[in-house]
Amino acid sequence: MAAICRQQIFSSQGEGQGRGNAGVVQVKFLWAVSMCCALLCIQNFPQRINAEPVLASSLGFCKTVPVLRGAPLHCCLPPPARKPIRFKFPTCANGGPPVMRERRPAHVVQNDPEYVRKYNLAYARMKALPDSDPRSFLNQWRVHCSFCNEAFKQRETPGPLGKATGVLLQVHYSWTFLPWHRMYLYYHERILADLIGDPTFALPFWNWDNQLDPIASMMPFMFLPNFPVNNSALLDVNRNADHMPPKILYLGYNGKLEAEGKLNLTDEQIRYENLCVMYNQVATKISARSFLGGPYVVGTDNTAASVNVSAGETPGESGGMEIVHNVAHEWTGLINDPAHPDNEDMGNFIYAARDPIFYSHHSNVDRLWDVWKTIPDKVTIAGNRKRVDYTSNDFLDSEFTFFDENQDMVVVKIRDSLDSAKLGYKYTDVSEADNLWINYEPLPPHKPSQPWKPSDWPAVVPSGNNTIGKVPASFKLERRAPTKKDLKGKGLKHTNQLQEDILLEKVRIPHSAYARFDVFINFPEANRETHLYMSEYVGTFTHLPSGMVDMSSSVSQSSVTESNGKFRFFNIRYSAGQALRRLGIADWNTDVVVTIVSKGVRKTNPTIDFYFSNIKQDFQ
Ligand SMILES: [Cu+2]
Repeated sequence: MAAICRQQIFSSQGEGQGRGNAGVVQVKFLWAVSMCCALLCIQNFPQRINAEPVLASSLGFCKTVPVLRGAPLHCCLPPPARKPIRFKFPTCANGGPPVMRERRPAHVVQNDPEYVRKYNLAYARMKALPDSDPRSFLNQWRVHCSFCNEAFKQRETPGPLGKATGVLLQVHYSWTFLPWHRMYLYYHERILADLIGDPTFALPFWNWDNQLDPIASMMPFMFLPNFPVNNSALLDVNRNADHMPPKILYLGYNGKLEAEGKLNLTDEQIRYENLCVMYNQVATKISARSFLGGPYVVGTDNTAASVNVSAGETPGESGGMEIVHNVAHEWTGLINDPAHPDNEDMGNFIYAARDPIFYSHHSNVDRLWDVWKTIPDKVTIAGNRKRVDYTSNDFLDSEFTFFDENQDMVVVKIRDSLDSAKLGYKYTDVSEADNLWINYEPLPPHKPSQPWKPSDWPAVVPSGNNTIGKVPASFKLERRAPTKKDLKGKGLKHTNQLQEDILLEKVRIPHSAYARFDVFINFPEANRETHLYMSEYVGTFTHLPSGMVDMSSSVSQSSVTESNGKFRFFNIRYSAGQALRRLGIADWNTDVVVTIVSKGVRKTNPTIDFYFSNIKQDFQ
């Protein structure tokens, strides 16, 4: 039965069945023909009943992506050679569940020469495919480059040729981040497996959050030169030479502090900070919004020069998982290298997927989404809340397109992506290491060097001119108790199941800038070198450059009202309920001081101020 099952994994896509590679590569396929074909097939798609979700389409409009050095990049995808097909779950021959692929930790599978040989061979074959083949490594990179840098426009369902909205599509900075990357990896892995004829082949995961195994959070050796097994297809020259083993990935990393020679932590300190960052970015995030990110619906424009919230426009809102994942990108890429102003490869969404380590990194990100759903509620007062994905149709019915192992374009809904077991893969259990950050207990609260009270600091006056500047900024936050109104639309019964968040609203960040804001409660002395493994630290926001526009001359003088499309607007959410109780603040009406420490510019950028509109309490 297993043998039948394995064969079936590759032929479960209906339309793609039996095609293999035969007659597939139609190098000069006429654009008009593909559009026609897609238009015809659109009639076969069931009409939607619900409101308008986002549809990502690889058909039609596609623009180039600007970079700091050189001509704008073309990362558009080839048109589909056949009509797009609907996603179907992989199944066994008898219709039962598929054979499970097991994604294992990179630091473990690199000790298995047979695995490394297969893994390398799969990439070697992928890199040898012609540019016209959507499965080629070049086109796999283009998938990320285009969907993550606004090369395409949003469309409305039914797709993939629903009505174009005129708004550019961006799969970061929102609830689309995890589902889109999951399905991207799903097809990437199936293509690799198909190229080596091993349907059980699975990607490894770079287990960088693991502080238990001494080597897990180092760059895995199998991606590096001088590995005992041929790994030439897994190498990439554009990685930070200063971050090679035995350096361990530091989730508190900041390129500017490093360039100033102020990043001198011991491995033990790094590991404690890593645990505390994971604890605050994953374990304290109990709402779908705080972990996956904010809503992204038709019309959401992450490139808009302004955001009118009262008119229903939403800024980007990265979830806790996306924020911590950015750090591994930044740490791996060539930061602070004048010869590589775009921070190639991993340090920039444009180039990140040119590095094979990218897919192993994202495999861990994907794993952590599964782990998040299993973490018990230890953060709300009720203590009985489950961690669940969004249930709205705007989320579930959002659609994306990917090319599969048969070169078919497949239309996938977010609802298809929510259960990794149904997709036919699982992760090796590393719960012993996960539990180190899930159960992390930060250090006890600080004793202030001199007495202070919250009213010593100004409350934020909502406007576009509040500044997160070169020095830490502290504000008084007036608090209130949650009410029944705060429960609306959240599927919860009682206000004590809500998490108390601190929300920075409409933070304006240049596309081309790194940003990092570490936030502390009732610790106004916090500065750029303050350790993160303490009770007062409540989390981090990070931003990676994407959709580059050269702002090196204009950032420092740009005014708040400038509307030139060089900025993104974000809401930034810090989950603080448990930290507040840990600090002895049991009363809802006690005001606190919020200190925002901006660290985020790299050495080659001018030091810049960031503007935001408001800081407030928010319940999720
Ligand atoms: Cu990424």
